[in-house]
Amino acid sequence: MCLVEKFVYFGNSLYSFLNSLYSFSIRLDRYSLHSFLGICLLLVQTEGLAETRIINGTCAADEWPWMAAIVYPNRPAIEGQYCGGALIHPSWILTAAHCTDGEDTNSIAILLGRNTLSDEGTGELIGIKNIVKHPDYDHDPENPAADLALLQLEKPYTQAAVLRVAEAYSDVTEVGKLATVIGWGQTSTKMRDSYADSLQQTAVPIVSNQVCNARRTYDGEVKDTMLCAGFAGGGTDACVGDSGGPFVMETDAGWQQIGIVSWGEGCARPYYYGVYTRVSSYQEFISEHVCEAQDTLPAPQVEVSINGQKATVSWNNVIGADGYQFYYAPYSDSISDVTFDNIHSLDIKNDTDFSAELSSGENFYVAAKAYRGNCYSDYSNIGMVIMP
Ligand code: 4AZ
Repeated sequence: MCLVEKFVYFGNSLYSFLNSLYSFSIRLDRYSLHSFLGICLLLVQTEGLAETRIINGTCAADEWPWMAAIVYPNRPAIEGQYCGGALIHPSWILTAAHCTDGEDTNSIAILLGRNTLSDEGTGELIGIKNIVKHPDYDHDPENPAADLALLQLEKPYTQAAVLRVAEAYSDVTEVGKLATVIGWGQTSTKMRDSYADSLQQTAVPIVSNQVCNARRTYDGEVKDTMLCAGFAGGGTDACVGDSGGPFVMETDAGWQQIGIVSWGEGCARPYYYGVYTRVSSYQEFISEHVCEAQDTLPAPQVEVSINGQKATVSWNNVIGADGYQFYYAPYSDSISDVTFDNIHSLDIKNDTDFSAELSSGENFYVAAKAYRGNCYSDYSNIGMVIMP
């Protein structure tokens, strides 16, 4: 259900008005922003209520079962939520490292299965056993880096399928394509106290790092391990409170996470695109940390057959696999010429072959891996497609 936020705000305003008579302390969290801005809300209600969600989003239907709220557990979720995250393994949440700054495993918890924060009694609140920040994380807001952390749940959450993270060599993150950002963060740049009650989503196009690093934009601050998205004219964006949440793209193999809400100069401003942690850059780190022996699948065996101009690579079915990732790289006489830059991969879902029409001389090394969630088998044997 998507709550009309007016009611929430009006209720909050009255409550906060009374509250602020007693307290003028400002703490930088959602709860006290509610209180401090209560008076302002009463004054600017008409203008503020005309604004919409995430920034310019719509209410999310219940189509994001892996969406997690990161909360201070000793408060109602509507006050305690301050970041988003995604279930990427039954026991692990992927979020932004900056969401864990100053926190420990006791101070925060994960709320899964709740779309509307004020729907107390729905979903499940699960404690955190372990916080793993990426070792390259730099919290310096002037020079952020590797803004990702993995939060291990105290017990696995098995009510939802996990969200797949874009594979290291996959090309899903294509400039110009739309992807969707999801969160309970601020819905208005005019009103700081405009956090959403119901989960919001909005679609924004992927922008090249080159455009995002232009002088009038981020002027070189955006690293290769980051991803920008938004409109040059602004207006639609993630904002405070959406941090850590997933930025997802629909692919032939289902929704995949391509980004983590990380930073930006304000929200929804012209030329200041939203900046996301580029998830494919960290896929191997993520899989390494969350996958255990029981998640490990045997590697498939590939076979190549060539029929006229049609090359087919097929492999055996691997029991327990959700799907297969297919890898290819240009053929050369020496396999050591295959580097990160010339490997590509495709998510084949649960088919066990892949075919392409090729011309003479279009030669490739090929391989496959089986996957379950974000856990991969080793590479198969390496096949060679040599076109006559
Ligand atoms: C934040 O402070 C934040 N417009 C998150 C996202 C964006 C800006 C700020 C992107 O959490």
